[in-house]
Amino acid sequence: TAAETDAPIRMRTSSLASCSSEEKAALLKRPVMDSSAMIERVKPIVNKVRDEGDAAVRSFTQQFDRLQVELKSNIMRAPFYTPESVSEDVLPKKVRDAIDSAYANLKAFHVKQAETKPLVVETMPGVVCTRFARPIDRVGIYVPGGTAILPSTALHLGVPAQVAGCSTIVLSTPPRQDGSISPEVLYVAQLVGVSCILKAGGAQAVAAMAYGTEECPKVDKIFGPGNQWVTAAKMLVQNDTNALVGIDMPAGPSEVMVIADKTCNPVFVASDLLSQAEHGIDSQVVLVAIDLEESQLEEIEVEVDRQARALPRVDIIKQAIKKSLIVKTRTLDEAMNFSNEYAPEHLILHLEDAPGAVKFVNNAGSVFVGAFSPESCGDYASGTNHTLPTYGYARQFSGVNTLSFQKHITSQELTKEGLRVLGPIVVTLAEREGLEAHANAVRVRLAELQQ
Ligand code: HSO
Ligand code: ZN
Repeated sequence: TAAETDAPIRMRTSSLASCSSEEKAALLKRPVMDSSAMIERVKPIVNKVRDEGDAAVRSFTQQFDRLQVELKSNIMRAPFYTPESVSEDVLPKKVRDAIDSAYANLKAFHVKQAETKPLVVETMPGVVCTRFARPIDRVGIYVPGGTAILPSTALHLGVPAQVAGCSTIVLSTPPRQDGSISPEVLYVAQLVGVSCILKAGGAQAVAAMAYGTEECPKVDKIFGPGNQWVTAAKMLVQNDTNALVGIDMPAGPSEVMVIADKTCNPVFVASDLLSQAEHGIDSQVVLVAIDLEESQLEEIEVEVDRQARALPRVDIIKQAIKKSLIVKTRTLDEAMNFSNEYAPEHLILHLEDAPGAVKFVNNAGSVFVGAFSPESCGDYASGTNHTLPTYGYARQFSGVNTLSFQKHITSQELTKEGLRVLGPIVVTLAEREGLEAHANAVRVRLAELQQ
C-alpha cells in the first residue's frame, strides 16, 4: 500500500543499560532456524538422489529451477572459459580484470595460510612427533543462485581449494532457466581450476556431491553457503556414515554488526548496514552505538532511509531493516562485550581508535577496522575469505581458510633409545587400563633390546 511505501525504513532501538537480562537475551537472539524440521523435509530429496543418481538430480533441477530446456547432462567439464567462448559484451574486460585482481589478493593471503613445513617436536630423547598437512582429495564447493548470482563465492571457495592442492574440485550451482551457467562463474571456475561443474542447486546438489552419481564425482567435504535447504542437506549427509562426507560449517542468514562511536560518519555507517541488508529479507543487521548524541543516531537513521530508497533492492532491505536493531551502549567495554556475546559474522568498527579495539574482539567471523574498511571489500576482493560463521557459530568456528581444505596427519618415530625411555611408561599405563596386548607390544621389543 501507499502508506507502507512511505513508512520510514527504520530499525528498532533499545538501550542496553535499561534492558533486563531477558530483554538482553532477546537482543542477542537470531530468528529461529528449525534445523530438525528442515532436515526432515530434505530427506526425501537427498534419498532419491542417493538411490537414483543423475536422473533424480535432473528432474529436481527441471522442477525447482524451472528450466525451459531439457538438460542432457548435469555436468560441464573444463575448459569452462576461453576468450573465444565468451564474447566481450557478455563478459567485459573490466569485469575480468576485477575478478583477476580479487583472485590475486585472495591467492596472496591464502597461499600464506597453507602449511608446507611439517611440525616436528622431540618430546623425549629418541621420541619424535610430527604433524603434517595434506590436501583433502575431493571437495565440493556450492555457489548459491537465488536472488543474486554470486561469482564471488565461487572465487572465495575456489582459491583456498586450489591453493591447498585438492585434486578434484566440483563446483555446483543452479543453472539459469536456459540451462546455462553465468559467464562470471565460468570464468572463475577456469581460474581456480575447477574439475567439473554440477548444474544443480539445493539439497539435490548437496546429495549428488555427497554420494556421487554416474556423472558427478563423490566428494570428501562440501563447502559453501546456501539457503536452509542446502544447509539442512549438508547437515543430513554429514551425519550419514554411508556418505562419509564432511562440511565446512553450519550456516544461517548473513549478518553484520557495526560498532560506532561519536567520531563515526553517519553516511558510511548507514551504507554498511544496507550492504548487508540487501542480501536477503532474513539478513541480520545490528548497530551498536557507543554514547551517540540523539542527533547523531537520528542522522544515521535518516541516512539509512534515504540511501535505502535509492537502492534497487529496496524491497528486500525494507524487510531486513524492519527486523534489525540499534543497541545503545555507554562505553566501548559494554559494546565489545555485547559484540562478543552476539558473535557476529562481520564486525565493522567505526571507532576513533578502531585498531586499538581489535584486541577486545573474541568472537567474530571477520573484522573491518576503521571508517575506510567497508565489508564490501572483504566480500569481494581484499583477500580475506567471505565464507564466515553466522548465527553465533563464530564462538567455535573459523571462517573458511586454506586449512579448511587440508587435514593434518601426525606421525611418531622412536629410536631404540626412545623406546627404552618411553616403553616402561606405556606398559604401566596399559596395565592400568587392563589392555595386556598393548603392554605386550612394548614388552616384546624391550626384551629384544635387553639381549
Ligand atoms: N556478505 C556475504 C558475501 C557476499 N557479499 C558475496 C557479496 N557477495 C556473506 O558473507
Ligand atoms: Zn555481502
